[in-house]
Amino acid sequence: MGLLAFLKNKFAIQKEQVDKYQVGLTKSRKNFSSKLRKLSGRYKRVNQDYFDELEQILIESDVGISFALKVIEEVLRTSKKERIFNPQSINEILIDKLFADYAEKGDIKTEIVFEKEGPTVLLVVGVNGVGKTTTIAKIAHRYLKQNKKVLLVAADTFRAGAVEQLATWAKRLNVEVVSGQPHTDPASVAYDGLKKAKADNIDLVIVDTAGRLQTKNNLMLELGKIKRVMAKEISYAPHETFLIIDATTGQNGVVQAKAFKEVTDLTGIVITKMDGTSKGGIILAIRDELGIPVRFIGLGEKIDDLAEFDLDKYLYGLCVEE
Ligand SMILES: Nc1nc2c(ncn2[C@@H]2O[C@H](COP(=O)(O)OP(=O)(O)OP(=O)(O)O)[C@@H](O)[C@H]2O)c(=O)[nH]1
Ligand SMILES: [Mg+2]
Repeated sequence: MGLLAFLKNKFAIQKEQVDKYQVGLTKSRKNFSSKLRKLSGRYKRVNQDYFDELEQILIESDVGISFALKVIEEVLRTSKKERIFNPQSINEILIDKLFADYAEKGDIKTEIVFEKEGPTVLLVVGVNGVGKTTTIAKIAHRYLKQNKKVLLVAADTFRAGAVEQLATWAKRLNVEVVSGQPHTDPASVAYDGLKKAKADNIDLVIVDTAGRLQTKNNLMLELGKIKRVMAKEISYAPHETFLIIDATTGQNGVVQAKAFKEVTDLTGIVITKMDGTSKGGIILAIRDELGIPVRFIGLGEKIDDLAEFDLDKYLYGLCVEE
């Protein structure tokens, strides 16, 4: 059974499981799946032109050029070897290959794993305006629902209004927030936050940081300092470092991820604004080029518009037209 058939079967009974993905990925699905369908409608039998067009569709979905070339190459080989020339079947093979490549790299845990004792610390980084603060609120909401005690730390002392923004979310979520004076050292705010977390028996501390362009060296180095200071208060902190990437920035997201990966250990990526892009293939590009797991995806602006990344649901949302 091909992957698409498998996914349709899998979610036939529990349709509501994929609703969020299905809605959030509407634009991407239109861009990818409808194009595939239209393409296969125009050909009786695949030829080189067909594969060229297929490759173009992949590239337009932002899976990354090298990944697109590699996958098309694999599909072409399978087509020749198994003598499959029917366009629909070729499209299904393509989807199988997209999936296989991701699965091969090993699908790792997405949920945060909590320390047995003491607070678990999550540091959130990324360039300006990608959705760091909003994602922090969403993650806090998620774990509050699981009865975790959450503390927010506003280590963005740079942008005017940043502390208030996090404080507003904290109020809405009914959690405490630790912040410092404007333009104080973010590392010292992080330190205070961790200290309080220990004293208050917090399960999850989420540290917000200022948006920083990956090209600004001093700001990138500042991340190192924040981490070192954290580890003084809680050994092994931060346990998790999430890089937030805005899906609408397309391939630049991959450039950002590479730069952040160079200066800091990332344990996961959150891709936001998936609902606002038609280029949902970015997830595959990131996986292909960086090997860092996508842990969560943002599918809207509301507090529960965050989903644990699930490859089956993602592919269903991207590929299954209803
Ligand atoms: N549609 C959509 N909008 C989102 C999503 N995540 C965040 N946003 C919006 O993106 C905008 C920026 O979000 P912030 O959370 O302030 O981004 P930030 O990275 O903290 O920004 P800086 O602190 O200025 O670097 C806000 O308008 C959010 O509502 C998402 O998944 N979908
Ligand atoms: Mg922010």
